[in-house]
Amino acid sequence: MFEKLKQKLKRVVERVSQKAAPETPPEAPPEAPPEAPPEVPSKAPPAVPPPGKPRRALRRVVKRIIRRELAPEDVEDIIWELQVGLLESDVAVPVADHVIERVKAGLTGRKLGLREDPKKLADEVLRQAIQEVLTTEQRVDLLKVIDAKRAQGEPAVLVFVGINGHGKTTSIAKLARYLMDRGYKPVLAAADTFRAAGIEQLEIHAERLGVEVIKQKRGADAAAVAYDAIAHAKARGLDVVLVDTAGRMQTDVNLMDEMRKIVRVAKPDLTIFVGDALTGNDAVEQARTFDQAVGISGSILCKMDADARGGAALSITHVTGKPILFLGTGQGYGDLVEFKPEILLNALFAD
Ligand SMILES: Nc1nc2c(ncn2[C@@H]2O[C@H](COP(=O)(O)OP(=O)(O)OP(=O)(O)O)[C@@H](O)[C@H]2O)c(=O)[nH]1
Ligand SMILES: [Mg+2]
Repeated sequence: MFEKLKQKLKRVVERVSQKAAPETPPEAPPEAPPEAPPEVPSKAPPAVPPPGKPRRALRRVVKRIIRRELAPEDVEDIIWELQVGLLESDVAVPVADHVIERVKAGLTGRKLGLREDPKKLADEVLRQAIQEVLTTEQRVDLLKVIDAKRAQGEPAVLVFVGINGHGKTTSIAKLARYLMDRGYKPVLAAADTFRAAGIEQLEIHAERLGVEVIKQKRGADAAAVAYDAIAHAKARGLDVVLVDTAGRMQTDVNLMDEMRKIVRVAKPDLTIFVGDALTGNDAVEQARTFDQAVGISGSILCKMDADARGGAALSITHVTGKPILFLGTGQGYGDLVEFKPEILLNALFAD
C-alpha cells in the first residue's frame, strides 16, 4: 500500500537522523602549561584532577555530544522535504499543512540524549501528526447502527453514492458478504436505473452471494426502487438495505438532484461515499461535494491495492470531517478491510 509515500516519509526520518547526529567533539583544548615545575616529581599524581579550565571544557563537550538540539534551520530543511513528499503523494494542501505544523512543533528545539534514537523520535512525531489527520470526532460503528435499528424492528438503510466506476457496486457486494458472515440479513436495492448494465451487474453479485435484490426496469425512478427494497426488508424482517445508485459526476445537475431525491425518500441511516484512491486529491474533492449535496456519514476508499501514493487515504477524513469506514483492497468479495488509522500508520512506518 502506497509505497511512494512510505519512501518519502522514510527519507524525512533519515534526514532527522542526520541532523540530530551528535557533533564530533572539537579538538581537546591544549593543557594549560604548568605554572611551575612539579615540586616533587616522584609524587604520585592526585586521584582527582585539579579543578580548572580543562575539566570545564571537557564537561561542555560531553554536554554537546549527549544533548544535540534540533535548531530551527535543521527543522526547516526537514520540513521542506516533508512538504514536497506529501504534495507529490497527492495529499490535500490543508492536510499537508496540518502535518507539517505538527512535525515542526514536535521537532523544533527537541533535545536528544546520546542514547535517544533520532529515527525513533522522527517516527513518533510523524506518526502522531498523521494519526491526527486520520482521526475524526465523528465516529461510525456500522454494526452498532444496524443493531440499534434491529432493536426497533427496523432495517438499517445504507445508500452508496459516488462517481462512475469508482467501486460502489463492488463495495456493496463485499459489504453484503461482510454482513452475512456476521449473521446479518441484507437485501440489495438496484437503484442504479440509469446505466444500461447497472441492474444486471448487481444481480450477478446477488446471485453469487445468495442474497435478494429488489429491482425495477431500467429508467425507473431510483427513489422508488429504494423505497420498495425498504418495504421488502420490513416485511421480511431483514436487517440491512444496501442501496446501489448510479455513478454521477458532481457537475451533473440532474443526476445530483436524483441522488437528493433517493436520500429524501430512503432516509438512510448512513450515506456512504465510495471513492477511488487512485484518483488522489480528486476523490477528496468529490467526497466534499457529495457531502455538501446529501451529507455523507463516511467513506469507503477502493483500489487501495493499486494506490502507491496514498494521498486520498491520508486526506479524506481531515477534509470532510467524516471517517473512512472501509478500504477496498482488491476485486474479491473478501477484499474489504475495516478501517482503523493503525492500518495506514503501520503500512507507512513498517520497516
Ligand atoms: N483493484 C481493485 N479494483 C476494484 C476495487 N473496487 C472496485 N474495483 C473495480 O473497479 C471497477 C468498477 O467498480 P464498480 O463497483 O462497478 O464501480 P461503480 O462505482 O459501481 O461504477 P458505476 O456503476 O459505473 O457508477 C470494477 O472493475 C471493480 O472490480 C478495489 O478495491 N480494488
Ligand atoms: Mg455500479
